[in-house]
Amino acid sequence: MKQHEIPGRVAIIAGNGSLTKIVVTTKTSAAEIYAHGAHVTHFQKNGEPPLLFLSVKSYFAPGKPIRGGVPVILPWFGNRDGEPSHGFARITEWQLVKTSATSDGKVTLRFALPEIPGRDAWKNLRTEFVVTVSDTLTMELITANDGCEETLEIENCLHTYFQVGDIGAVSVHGLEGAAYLNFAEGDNGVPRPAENFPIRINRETNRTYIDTASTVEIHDESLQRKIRVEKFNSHSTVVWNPWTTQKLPDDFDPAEHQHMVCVESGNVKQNRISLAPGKTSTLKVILSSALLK
Ligand code: TA6
Repeated sequence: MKQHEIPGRVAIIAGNGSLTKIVVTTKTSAAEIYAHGAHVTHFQKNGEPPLLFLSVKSYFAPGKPIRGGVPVILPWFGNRDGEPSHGFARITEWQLVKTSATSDGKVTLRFALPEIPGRDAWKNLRTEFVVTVSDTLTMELITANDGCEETLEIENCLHTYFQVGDIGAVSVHGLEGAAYLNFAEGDNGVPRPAENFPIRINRETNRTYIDTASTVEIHDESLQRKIRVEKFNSHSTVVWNPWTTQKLPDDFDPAEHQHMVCVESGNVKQNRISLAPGKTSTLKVILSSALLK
């Protein structure tokens, strides 16, 4: 993979758990991506706190998902009996197939999901993930059905963990007026009516908003920062914080709930994608931040 290094822009090193880590440096930002799961674990604009949350207790091991950053969720969202939660893409080693840097310092990485032994049902799903680092972070999850007979039913999601200064000083804007399915505190997809005010998080929160293409903004009064989550070809948005009540594996310290919120962009549940033979679907997310005036 070393052939993809670009002096001063892209370095490839052994990261946590000796997993391959691609370190990106631009004129205005820095980022880190693991080949394991094509997982963006760090993005930071110069002079700002990190934009992404990464658990201090995260696993970095084959077969285990990294806790934080941007888990690539495919080809299903959530739990499936006898299957890895949130699909197999995030626990698979992706191939870095191309890197490039422009004169204005923007860096682009292209990853490909290799064929996975024993996953014959998905052998026709060709998947790439393109990450573009500048003063914003752009991610595109490209899925194509290379088969000629069957339609593939897939769910996709960029399950982004955002760093916040204090969850008690955070409000999530853009989903006012959208109904959602509640999965918190023992609910399992209970329909809830739209609320006409921004979301504040003061308990376990796990909401799947269906049929919404809205841009979402996270207002962080503590860090005086506004994070913008712009999405394209995504009809679902998930807002999640486990608080101290949701039981998670030991790769997350319950106290860390104070410094993270997930705003996840994808196509899940009723918004799953029916990918016909020969068709391609691209989920795109642009993350940006600014001072909260
Ligand atoms: O997106 C919210 C969610 O589905 C929660 O229910 C919680 O399970 C979270 O994803 C994390 O899932 P993971 O499998 O990464 O522990």
